[in-house]
Amino acid sequence: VKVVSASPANTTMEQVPWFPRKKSDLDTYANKVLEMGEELDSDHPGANDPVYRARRSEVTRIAKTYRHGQPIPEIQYKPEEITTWGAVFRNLTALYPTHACREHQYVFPLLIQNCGYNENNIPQLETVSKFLKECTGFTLRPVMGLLTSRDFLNGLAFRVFHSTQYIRHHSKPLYTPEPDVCHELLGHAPLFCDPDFADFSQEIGLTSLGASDQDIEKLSTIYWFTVEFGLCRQGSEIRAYGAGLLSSFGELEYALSDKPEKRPFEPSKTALQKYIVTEYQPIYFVAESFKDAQQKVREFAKTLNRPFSVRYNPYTESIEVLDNK
Ligand code: TIH
Ligand code: FE2
Repeated sequence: VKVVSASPANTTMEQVPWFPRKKSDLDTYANKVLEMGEELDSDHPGANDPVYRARRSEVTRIAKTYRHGQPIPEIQYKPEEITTWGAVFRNLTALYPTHACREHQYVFPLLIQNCGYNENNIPQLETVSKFLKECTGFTLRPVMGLLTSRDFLNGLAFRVFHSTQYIRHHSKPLYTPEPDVCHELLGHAPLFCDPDFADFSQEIGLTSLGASDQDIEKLSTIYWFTVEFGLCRQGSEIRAYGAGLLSSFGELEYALSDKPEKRPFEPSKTALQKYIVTEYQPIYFVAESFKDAQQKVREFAKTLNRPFSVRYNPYTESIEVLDNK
């Protein structure tokens, strides 16, 4: 294999969508957010609460000005925000022993010991990011709200996870239609401490670099049904590893009941499944293990059309483009 230059001159490469080559290139995403980001949707529980809206803008300002390499500024959470976190924390931690996957259960006590996870404290992204870095090299980056699927997935190639820092509206602690700090810290962060899960997530990210719009759609669907809403087999049981489940008391309980449909995780099929983002999922996909899921995604990636392959160089924190497939 030959490593090609940063901007290859051959014609096939010219049609490839731009993608970040260095970890610091992720700075270009700082101002790019979709609908629910800066302007809340009208059916959002906080849409008509001016105090909530003002607080959100205050918190998201950090994400707007954040640059690669800086520590993530601390947020001084308000007593009512901590109350919301407390309700989410209390309800979820009661369900984890019977509903969360073993990887989540293994690391959760370590987050309590090392990162200040408890009912009366919202951990700081910076603290959690440092801990993750030591576990798997993953880091968190503050984000104002939803990024495009392409930008969001591209971040995973660098083991960077874009995280919101604001909290859900207090009126709906047990389910929210968008990510918030409870979702990131209780759902995502514990899983990114697991080496196999970290590899799996980065695999999706690497596959997304320079992918066609069509392929991005497939990859973000796979991401949705794994990292966000994945179930996995654990001995004779099915458990949750998807962050959208591990951060929603309501949906976590529902997902493991016999109400929704459960199908085996099969990337080529899962990638085509339609889904809604604002309600409980009617269908979930069950993975055998993170290693198995990664292997399957890797096989699936070979069926996508990208005229090159990539690898991440952790020493230079940059992407190397390989001119073979
Ligand atoms: N529904 C999740 C929760 O209530 O915590 C948050 C989200 C998961 C995926 C998208 S938004
Ligand atoms: Fe998420």
